[in-house]
Amino acid sequence: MRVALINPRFRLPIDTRTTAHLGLAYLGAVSERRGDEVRIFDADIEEQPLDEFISEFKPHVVGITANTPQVKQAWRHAAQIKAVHDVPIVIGGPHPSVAAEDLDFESARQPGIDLVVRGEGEETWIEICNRIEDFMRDQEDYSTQALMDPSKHVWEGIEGISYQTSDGELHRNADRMAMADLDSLPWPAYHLFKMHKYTNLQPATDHVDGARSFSILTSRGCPYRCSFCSQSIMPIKWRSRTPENVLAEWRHLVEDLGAQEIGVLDDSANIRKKRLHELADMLIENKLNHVPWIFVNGIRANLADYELMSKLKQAGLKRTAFGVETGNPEILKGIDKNIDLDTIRQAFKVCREVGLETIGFFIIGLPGETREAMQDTINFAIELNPLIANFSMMTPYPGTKVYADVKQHGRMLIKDWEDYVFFEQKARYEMGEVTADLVEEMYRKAYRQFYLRPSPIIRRLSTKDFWYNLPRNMRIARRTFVPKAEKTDLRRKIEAESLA
Ligand code: B12
Ligand code: SF4
Repeated sequence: MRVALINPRFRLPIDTRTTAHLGLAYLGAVSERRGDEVRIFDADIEEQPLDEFISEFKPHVVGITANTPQVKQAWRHAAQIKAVHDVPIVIGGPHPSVAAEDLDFESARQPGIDLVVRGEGEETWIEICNRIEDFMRDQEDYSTQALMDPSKHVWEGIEGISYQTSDGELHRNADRMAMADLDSLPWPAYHLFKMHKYTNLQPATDHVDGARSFSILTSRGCPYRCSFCSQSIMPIKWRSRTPENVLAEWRHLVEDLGAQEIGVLDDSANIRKKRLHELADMLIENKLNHVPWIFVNGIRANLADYELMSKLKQAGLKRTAFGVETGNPEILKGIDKNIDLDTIRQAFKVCREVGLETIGFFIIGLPGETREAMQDTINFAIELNPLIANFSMMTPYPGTKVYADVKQHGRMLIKDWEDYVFFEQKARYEMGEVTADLVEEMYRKAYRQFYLRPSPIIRRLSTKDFWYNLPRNMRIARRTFVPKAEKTDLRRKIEAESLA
């Protein structure tokens, strides 16, 4: 079959880097293994209009990915496609996977969407493709309308899907179990992407733009459930690939694709330390440790001991992130992170001792925070002194505990899924002492207090990346440090509505 996979266009309101979509790379790989002809259309980097691409390629099935801010664009893309070609359209990804808020049905009701895949997608996607292929073979009157006819029972028994049949009835099939054997997956199909068009996710080394930076996923899931974290795709069950399996892909990235840096995207890569020790040994033994790599998303600070971090450093790890979130002990308890400040301090100390660069992720505006608690976070960031301190304004994503709390006890300041991004310097909700004005003020203060100190300024000016990407870096600095008008049109409108 001809399979088209689409990443909807969504530019963040910052100068962000672009990267090949790993979820689509996996779906593309399993489709190719099924024998399909696959094309990936990443609307973020494509120049060709989508309808023209569809009219030329004439796919038998289309898959679109969507996180929360992308979902409306995904629906628009689906409608655009249907206007030129009658094809079943499947949506998947973090947003439509939130069945707790009926967000699977929200997408299933959209005129362009036929099927919604909840959670991890590879196995479900292949079952969908098999059913479509069987149906096309058997039915002379093949059309999407016929596929969604309830009397044909095409979709019954496929776990992990939701859909609306042509009689208007909504269906939610049983959940699918987490994939048990991650080693059985093929490697992400990077050859389907126009790799030269991407910058990269996060520079570990200076100015490695373009195809030379790759991502890898060595484990899936996270056994924790922090109150703010949107975990709809990856089940609570943490599963990992064997070190041998990861090594083989790592070698492919370095030796076949010429990777100059690698970003490990796992949610919590160090849940089993023994596995990482083994992987590190293999990278060293196989002389793959000359290519720098980073933990992009944060590893657990309670499992980052000296032995592990020094071994990983020898294996090529250059930088690691930690989700610190807050510097206030009470708030830290309240977000179910299951960690304390001293453990975080210890992890940063270990990294300094072994010579690893660090990234700290911090949140301003967590529920229950006061001005003092937010200041604790800023002070803690300065005390830990990571190379990069990333402060986000708390954005309550649907399906999280914070979202449920705000819906019940607070006030959302955004109504449109397209505003669910957290780089816009605008508060997203108010609850108790967490007011928009306070959060916005403290967010800007966090960046100023952290970065406008001599050591971060000198550190930044001494990186090649700063000078290489000077215009971009100056734009980011201007956006971050120069205060903008506080009240947006959107917020005024919402406030006027709630006053009326
Ligand atoms: C790397 C990453 C990024 C990168 C790259 C994003 C990308 N193009 O993939 C960058 C830094 C750009 C980024 C940005 C943002 N991200 Co991000 N990101 C991630 C991260 C850490 C890994 C993504 C990944 O590769 N996962 C592994 C692959 C295999 O999984 P996947 O892509 O989800 O795909 C699987 C399933 O979802 C499903 N699936 C997905 N699409 C489809 C489509 C079909 C048809 C089917 C059948 C199945 C299917 O099958 C896939 C294979 O199993 C995830 C956390 C996570 N655990 O996934 C957060 C995550 C996706 N990001 C998140 C957020 C909030 C954002 C931002 C909105 C943050 C912001 N700045 O405001 C932006 C939005 C950017 C944008 N343009 O849309 C949230 C999404 C929550 C939500 N409800 O949408 C996540 C889940 C983090 C979290 N736990 O809160 N992100
Ligand atoms: S923030 Fe990190 S530790 Fe917490 S649930 Fe999300 S991925 Fe897991």
